[in-house]
Amino acid sequence: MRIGKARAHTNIALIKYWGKANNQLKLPQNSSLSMTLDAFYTDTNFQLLEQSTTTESSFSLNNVVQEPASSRRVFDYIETLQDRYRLPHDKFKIQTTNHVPTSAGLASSSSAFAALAQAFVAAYQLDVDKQELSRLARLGSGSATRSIYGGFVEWQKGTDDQDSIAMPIDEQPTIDLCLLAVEINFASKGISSTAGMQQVVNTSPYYGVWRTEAERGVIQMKQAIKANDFTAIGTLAERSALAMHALNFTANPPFTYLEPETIHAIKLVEQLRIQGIECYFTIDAGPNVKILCQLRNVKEITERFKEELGNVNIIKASFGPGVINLD
Ligand code: 2P0
Repeated sequence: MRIGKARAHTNIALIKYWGKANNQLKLPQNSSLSMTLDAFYTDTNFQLLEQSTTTESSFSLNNVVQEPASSRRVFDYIETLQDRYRLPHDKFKIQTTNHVPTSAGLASSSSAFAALAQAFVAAYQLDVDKQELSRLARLGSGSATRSIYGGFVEWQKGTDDQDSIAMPIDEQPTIDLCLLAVEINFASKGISSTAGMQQVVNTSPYYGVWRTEAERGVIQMKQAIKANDFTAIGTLAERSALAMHALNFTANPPFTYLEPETIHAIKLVEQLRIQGIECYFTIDAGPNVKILCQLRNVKEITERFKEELGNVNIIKASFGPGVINLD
């Protein structure tokens, strides 16, 4: 019985991916740049079933076997990978444990598909390097492309399946940079990221500007990382997040992931900065706010957020590693 076991950490985009150029291959419209996080990860076992078995393929998440409808995306993904390597459509059993509090708004699809890609190649004993692994992860979910590497990672948009890959920028950064995930809202989001980004690509008259600015943002962010410049990293990350959320208001029909508490948190970050506590925010496809700060300010920022936002849950993270084979 062949089994592959892998762990992948989530990542937070500092320069956001927002839009696909090709839905099937999940080629992005723009390059993006992220930080892999240590506090949130997914463990996945991928087990190939004996050919003679009458057992059907299954997918369980946090020990709960998922219904066929919610397993479809995962099953289709495995078939895509099997076809890519001209493998038969073997049956399989996938067991995934997410160490990602779903309410913290840290996309678990990035760690989920990165871990699944690694577990798949391990089970089939395929000789796959990290760049190919990032292609495989991309076929599952765009943001998963970046979770193959640790530290700061760039996803180069490329032009096709071959060159749309992740590249490590610095796998073990020494810069003092923490992320505080502030749990604002437990409600599930109204529009998925996949649908939201598609709507923006199809309808926003500002989409061309977004693409140009995102490419510029990646170049500037790489310079900021090289210079160990926390201020520049925070400023650029905040700008990218704001541009993404502004873009959503310009879609037709418009939509937003922001909630009143999100704006409250943004204002608090501004206030803290004015008071000399340097911090910046970033926001993904949901209402939760993630704060970028330095270690010495973690305590004070946490206290201020709890005071102002009513004892919200705050989880601290720092740099995490790339995908790991657990065998
Ligand atoms: C990112 N997000 O760069 C952006 C910023 C959310 C906001 O990638 O359709 O789950 O599977 O490629 O990767 C979340 O969307 O979307 C995401 P698909 P994904 O991290």
